Parts: sequence; structure tokens; C-alpha cells
Amino acid sequence: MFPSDYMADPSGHVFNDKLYIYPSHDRESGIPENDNGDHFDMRDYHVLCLDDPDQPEARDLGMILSVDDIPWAGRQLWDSDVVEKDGRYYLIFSLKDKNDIFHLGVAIADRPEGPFCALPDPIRGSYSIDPCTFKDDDGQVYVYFGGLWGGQLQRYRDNKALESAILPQGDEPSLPARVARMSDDLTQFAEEPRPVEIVDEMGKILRADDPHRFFEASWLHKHDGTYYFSYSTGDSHLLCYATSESPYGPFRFRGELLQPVVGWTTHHSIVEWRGRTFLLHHDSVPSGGRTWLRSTKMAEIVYEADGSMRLL
Ligand code: FUB
Repeated sequence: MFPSDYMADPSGHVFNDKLYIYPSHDRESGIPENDNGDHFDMRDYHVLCLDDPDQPEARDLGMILSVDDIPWAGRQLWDSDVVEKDGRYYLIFSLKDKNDIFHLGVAIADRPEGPFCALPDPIRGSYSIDPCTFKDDDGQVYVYFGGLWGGQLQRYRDNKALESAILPQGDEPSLPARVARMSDDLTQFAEEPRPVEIVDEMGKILRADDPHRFFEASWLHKHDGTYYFSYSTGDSHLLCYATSESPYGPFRFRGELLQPVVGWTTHHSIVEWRGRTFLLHHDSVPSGGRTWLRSTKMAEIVYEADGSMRLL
């Protein structure tokens, strides 16, 4: 479906009636695979574009930001997302600093095609990975973020760094993603990040050993006034979703959206375009199962009368 280069973690947005996809740019780093994710050693971002939903292959519009042009960069440009405000485009990205700690950074452009210019420092108080931006109908912009294991979320509690990482176990409550409203200029958090609670039908937070609990790859979209939070379950390899009446949640678990794909990671975005809804995701089929060389795909989603989603 998408160009022959390896692109993962696709974040899709419609700007000027075209679909722009902001992926991670996978490459062969030669670093052995490990649970820390060192083999995902990406060094730049490209943007892909579709003019029409039925176009067989997206166009690669080229590089929009390189790790060499980010003043605070250490290594590993992971998942990113873009939001538009007042005719400017804000790329929020995950990157390790020079001490190997993940933070979220901001880079700004005048066009969705970039090039993007990075701010000199990461967002104050940001940590972990996988930012998803969401602009609500009132213009407020929120960023959802967080990821376990190599994404370092287990090193924090209540937005403070722990002395050593603690992963909840068994029937302990799982670790939630975080959400923060952005400042009006979209360069900082406007508030302390809050937990994105995912609860079962009884209102209980999903447990650490629940295969549907949050792991990484947050995405937020709104449909018919309902907020849909979708995410990857990481080591159980599912894409799941939960719904709420508020962008802050709590979100009630609703179901599985995508079964495990070829490759360890699963990651996605959901975008409404010309009256249809699309799931962008990745797998490692074209690279023969190499988990760090992933390719972007697109599928259509439909809603049932009760608001649940399924792949067409
Ligand atoms: O692409 C690097 C990491 O792999 C992402 O940040 C995670 O969501 C997983 O897809």
C-alpha cells in the first residue's frame, strides 16, 4: 500500500482535503533486538501523502526533520504526530536526550509538508513516548502519551521520576497513558499530565495482567460526540479501544480493533476523511518479519449503531 521504504507508527491527518501521514522512519541499524528497543534507532522523519482514499500508493514527500537538527537530541526518533493551529503545523515527537531519557519535543512548520524547525528544548515536564495530538471542537489541543518497557513509562509515577522502574504486576492496576492540555502556543503542557484511565464495565481500572491493558501507541479521535481512545497492548499484540464523554476519560473498554500482526509492535491512527473512517497501522510483512523494519498499511473502519467499531 505504501512506498517501499520502511515506515511505521503512522499518524494520519486531513489537511486541505489530502491525507498526510507522519510515520517513524525505520532503518537497518545493525543493533541487536532487545526489550529496551535499542534496535529501533531511527534518525529522521518523512511525510507521506494521499490525494484520494482509493489511491494504491502514498507519495513520499521527503524528509521533514532530522535528528541532526534537534539541539537536545541523543538518539531514537520514535513515534510523532502533527496538529494544525492558525495555519501553522506543530510536530510533537518522541526522542531520547543526551542522557538516554525519552522526552517529547516540538517542531514547527508553515506547511504540512514541512520542513519543520525544532525548538531548542523538549516540552517541560514531558517524559516517555508516543505523543498523539487531538484538537477538540472548541480548539483546545490535548496530547496523549506514554509507553512501557523501552518507552520508559514505568520509570515514573504521578509525573515524577522514580529511583528505579516499577512495573505493576498481576491484579495491581495497570499503568495508564497520560494526557495534558497544551498551552495556546502549543509549545508546552498547560497543566500537569493526568492519567488516562481505562475501566471495565464495573468501573474498575484494567489490571496489569489483563491482555487489554494499555502499553503504548495512544490515539484519540471523536465520532458523533464520543471520544475514542485507542492503543496498543504491547506484549499481547492487540489494538484495542475504549470510549468516554470527556477527553480526559475515564474511558470504558469497548473491544479489540486489530488482531496481532506480523512483527512485535502494533501501532496505528484513526482518521475520518470524506465521510469514511480509516485505520492506519503497520506490520513487518514486507521485511520478512524483521520487527524493526515495518511498513504502513490502511484499512477502512465502520461504526455499528451502538458506537462500536469494526474493520470493514
Ligand atoms: O517505533 C518505535 C516504537 O515502536 C514506537 O514508539 C512504539 O509505539 C512502537 O511502535
